[in-house]
Parts: sequence; structure tokens; C-alpha cells
Amino acid sequence: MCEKTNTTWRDLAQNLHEEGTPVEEICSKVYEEFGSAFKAKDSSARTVKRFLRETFGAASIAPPPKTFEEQVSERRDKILSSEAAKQDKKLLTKIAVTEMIIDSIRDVVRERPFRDIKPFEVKVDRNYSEETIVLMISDIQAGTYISKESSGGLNEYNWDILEKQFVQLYKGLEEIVTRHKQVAPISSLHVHLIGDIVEGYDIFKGQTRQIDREITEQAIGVKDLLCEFLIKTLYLFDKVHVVAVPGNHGRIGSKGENLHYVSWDYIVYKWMESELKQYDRITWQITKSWWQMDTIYGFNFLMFHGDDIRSWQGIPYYGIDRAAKNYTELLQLIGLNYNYLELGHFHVPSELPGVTTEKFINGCWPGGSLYSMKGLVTANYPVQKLFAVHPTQGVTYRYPLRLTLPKKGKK
Ligand SMILES: [Mn+2]
Repeated sequence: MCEKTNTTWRDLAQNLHEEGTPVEEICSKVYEEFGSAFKAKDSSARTVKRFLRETFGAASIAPPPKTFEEQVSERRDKILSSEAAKQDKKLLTKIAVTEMIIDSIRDVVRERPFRDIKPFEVKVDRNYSEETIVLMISDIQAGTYISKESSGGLNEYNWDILEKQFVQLYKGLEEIVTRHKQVAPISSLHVHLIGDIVEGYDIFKGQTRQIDREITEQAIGVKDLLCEFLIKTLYLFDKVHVVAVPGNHGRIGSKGENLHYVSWDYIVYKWMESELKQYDRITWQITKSWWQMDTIYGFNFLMFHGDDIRSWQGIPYYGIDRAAKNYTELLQLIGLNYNYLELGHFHVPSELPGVTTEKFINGCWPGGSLYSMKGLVTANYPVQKLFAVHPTQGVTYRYPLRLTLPKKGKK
């Protein structure tokens, strides 16, 4: 308390000011002691301030100058709050766009009309044990456009060619399976969808000039082609099991922005599952994980797309080997072991040996891209891998199913 005697609130205010008390403190002390002299607290503060201003000048009620640190911290808060507002706005836009996409998908999802398909009968004249067929489908990159002119005639790719490739893939599958059915019963197909089903549009610079369909049309179109392909496989197999993982081309948002399943590949898979609901001979194994395991006769097939394995030019043998070993260790966490590893992404159809695991790398659909041909001077024949699993031997025969038939040599 003040040592001087203050008979009026004015004396108190004046004395406190002369002692250097901050103006807000003066106001509250005055109200504490002479509250009854005022109508209310806020009006008392106004009256006190007016008195101080009239007696000591305007500067007397100015707040104390801010320290450098205070100014910095104030500025920082301002930047942070305006940044937060910007982020909020971005997030709102994203949510709105996502909801628009979901709405438009909901409008077009219809169950495919059911066709009662009976498998073709093939007479088996030997009594070998049954086998199961695995077909790897990946790196379709639906929507890729390569003109004959821009590649100097080395390659040509567009949606028409993609449709023809689906026809050829079925023909190849039918030819190989019917052939093998003559010596051993084959009743199940496992389709392993290993990502990059759509081409996308913003995975690399200038990609919008190398596609012939928007991303939405890529997804809708390839979903239709895959659904029809799967229905047709019911002519060859009693049961079809589909296992799916996403790739990197269908990712939504820039790299690392969203989780791996925020992808057009995942949308296509879930969409196919809904459309083919009536086909109970087709079963689905779709998860939000980037990897999946399929078990056939007790043999475990691990699959993931492969875009996390660094590569430069062709197949990164050491990278794949290291990844395979790391997965062996990682899967120990949940007590899993695998016998075979399946990858997409690298476009070079190959089979790599290992001590306990064999690795299968799938081919791609568009063949050589402008980047691979001009930059890396390489191209690959468009193939997808098929292999058979034997109940005790594991994987036995394997075929590259060509999507485009090879040209015969000229004389
Ligand atoms: Mn890829």
C-alpha cells in the first residue's frame, strides 16, 4: 500500500503515477480503495485514465514500450496463426474435393449384371496332382500415351492398344491353362494385383502431355476392363482369388502427403469388389496395407509394389536382395515367413534366385516409355507373369504372358 495518505482517488492516482506504477495497476488500485465513488469498474478505469491524461499528458497512459523479445514473440504468434488459417483453408478445400469425388463415384457404382458362367470342361487323361495358377497383374499404367512419331516408331501406346492387350492377356491365359489342364487338374486362379493400375497425371514433370485420359477416366476405364477380364476367367477356373496392393502412380496428393492407400489403385480395387459382389466365385483380399501375403498350399507369397526400393536403370538386384532380407526380419515381428516375393514397378520381367526365397518381378503394359528409351536406351516387351503352384514343389512352371504378340523375323 501507499505510504502517503490519499484522501481522494485523484490523490491516489497521482501518487501512484509519480511512483511509476503502470496505468492498469493504478486503475485497479483506485477501484479497490475508492470503488464506491464510481458506478462500475470499467467506467472507473475510463475516468482514472482521463484524469491521468489531463494531468500528465497523453504519454502517461500509454502502455510501456515492448521489449525486443516481446515484439519477436508477438510477430511469431501472428505468423503462426495466419499460417494455421492458410492450412485450414487448404484442408477444407481438400475435404470438399474428396467429398465431390466420393459423391460422383457413388453415383456410378452399380453392381455388374450377373452372368451364369460355367467353366469349360477339359478332359484330364493323367492323374497328376492338382496345381493352382497365379497371374501377376501390375504396371498397367492405364492412360499412358506414347505416339509412334515421338518415339521414332520404337513404340506406340494408347487406350485402344490397352484394350487389345486385355484381349491378348485372356487368350494367352486360356491357351496356357487349357494346355496344362490336360495333364493335371487346375481349378483355382489367384490374381495378384501389384499396383500402378492407373498412369496418374502428376507423378513426373510433363506427364499430362503423355496421357490420353484424365485420372478419373483412367480409373473408370481400367476398372471396367479388369472386371470383364475377371468375369471371363470364370470360364477357366472354378475359383478366382484376388489379392491387391497399391503402387505409386495412382497416389493422390504429392509424394508423402497421404498414406499409401490414398490411391486411385485402392479406389479401383474396392470399386471392382463392389461391382462384382454377385460373383461369389471371385473372392477378395484388399487391405489398407502396402504389402500382402497370399498362402497357396502352405507356401507364402509376399507382395508389394517396390517403389520404395531405390533404382537407377533397370533392376536393382542388390536393393531387391536387401529388401527381401529386411522383410524376412521385419515379418518375424508377427511370426510370418514367406517363400516367394512378388514385385511390380521395375518393368523388367525377371526371376531372381535366393537361398530360401525366389523373387518374381513383373513386366509392364506400355513397354518402353519415352524416358526409358531416350534416357536409358532400353525398352521391355509388354508381358505379365503367370506361374503354377504345386502342392509339394511350390512354384513350378512359369510363363511370360505376352500382351502384344512378337513380330516374326524378316527374310
Ligand atoms: Mn511403380
